[in-house]
Amino acid sequence: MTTVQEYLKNSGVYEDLSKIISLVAEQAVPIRAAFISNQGYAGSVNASEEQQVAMDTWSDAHITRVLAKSGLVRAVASEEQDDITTFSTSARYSVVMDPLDGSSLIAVNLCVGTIGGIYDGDVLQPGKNLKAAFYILYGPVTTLTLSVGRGVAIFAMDADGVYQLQQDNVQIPEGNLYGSGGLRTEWLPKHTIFITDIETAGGKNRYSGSFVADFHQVLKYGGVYAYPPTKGLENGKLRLVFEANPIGFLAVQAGGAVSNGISSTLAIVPSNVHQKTPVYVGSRGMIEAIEKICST
Ligand code: AHM
Ligand code: MG
Repeated sequence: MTTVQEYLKNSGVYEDLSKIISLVAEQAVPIRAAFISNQGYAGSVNASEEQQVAMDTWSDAHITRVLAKSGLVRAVASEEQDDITTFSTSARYSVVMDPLDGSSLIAVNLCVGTIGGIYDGDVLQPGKNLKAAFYILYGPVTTLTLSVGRGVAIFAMDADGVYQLQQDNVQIPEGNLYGSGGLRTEWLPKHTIFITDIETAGGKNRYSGSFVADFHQVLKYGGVYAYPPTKGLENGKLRLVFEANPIGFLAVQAGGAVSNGISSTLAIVPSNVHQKTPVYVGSRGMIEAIEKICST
């Protein structure tokens, strides 16, 4: 058995970076424990003008507090905070996070996740510069899907709260699962062509409303997760920095791809920490297909 700490050491990851990854991953225990008493809405809205649920604000405050206390983090940017918070300019790494992705599913007891990315230096860098990207999936088992730029590994938390390596060198197969956000009546024609082509070829619809959970099945079985541009929302719903980049980095590290329909989202230099982007992420063939449709 290989623990996440052993994996990080064997991968030659710098000590501070390893410590930050472990520290965030360990917060799965208190976050999971907090689900039962934080079921409702928080009564506030975030920078994307979305209603925050209690677990959004709880997990955001919790992880931020842990990172601040660690003394290891330069800055943190969160989907649930308006601005980037700088802790220490002498620290090397900055953390970006969606502390509780899919939070509207808390009330119906479906899978949710925590997404994280770590940069060497400041926050507003293209996703291809990530030094680490990961997500925790709070399913029947708590798993950590991680890349430090040497492929993707999946760890499962054991009864003692230790992440044990479950699968290394994860590769996205060319499967046929698909899940798309946005109302079909609001999709733009090119996206409709893409999805109709998948359906015609026998693709299976799998969409729960949690990016982490929906991407995880794409990672394992192959296919595509999409949150497209829609009528009136030409950049879709998902955030480049907190959602598209960490998950896109993991997809590419697993031999898949990520795109806004035109080109890789990992090359975009963010100008605003909350900027949104259309997202297509998954098997390479799927991403090639949407880019071909969008180029005509
Ligand atoms: P969140 O981070 O506030 O949960 O919002 C992002 C979520 C994704 O997890 C999910 O894929 C998408 O929004 C679902 O949106 P919709 O309800 O429009 O399908
Ligand atoms: Mg999210």
